[in-house]
Amino acid sequence: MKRLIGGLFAAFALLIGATIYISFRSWDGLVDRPSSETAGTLRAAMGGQEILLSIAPWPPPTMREVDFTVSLPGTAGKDAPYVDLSMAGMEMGRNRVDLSRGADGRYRGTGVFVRCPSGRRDWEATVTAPGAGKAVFRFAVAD
Ligand SMILES: [Cu+2]
Repeated sequence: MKRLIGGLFAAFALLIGATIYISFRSWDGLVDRPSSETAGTLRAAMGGQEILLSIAPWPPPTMREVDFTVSLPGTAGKDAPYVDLSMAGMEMGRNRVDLSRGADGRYRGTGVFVRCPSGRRDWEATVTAPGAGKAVFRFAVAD
């Protein structure tokens, strides 16, 4: 009888342990982690030119000012590039981020992702470098 109770107790403890473990793991997946203040850097090629777009925080929140940094390695660049934010197949209004050249040769500006009324989170950032071309970056916003 003592063995049976001991066995039942052990099985019960194992079950509780497993339940806690599973709920902890799924909880971990469900919780919205605070978005990182570090930038997400996306790369593309525009002709032979590499183009880097950094967005911070990453993933970018909506309805909040977000920092955009564009670098065009190896080019002196005369006219500053600019970024247009849009959604594929959906009119979200004109949303252009103007960039200005910093002392380090990178171009920076701030912009705001609008929250999509349909609930979609996929956005496109089209970087236009006057005289050099365009590159389209696709990613998801945080909310
Ligand atoms: Cu939309």
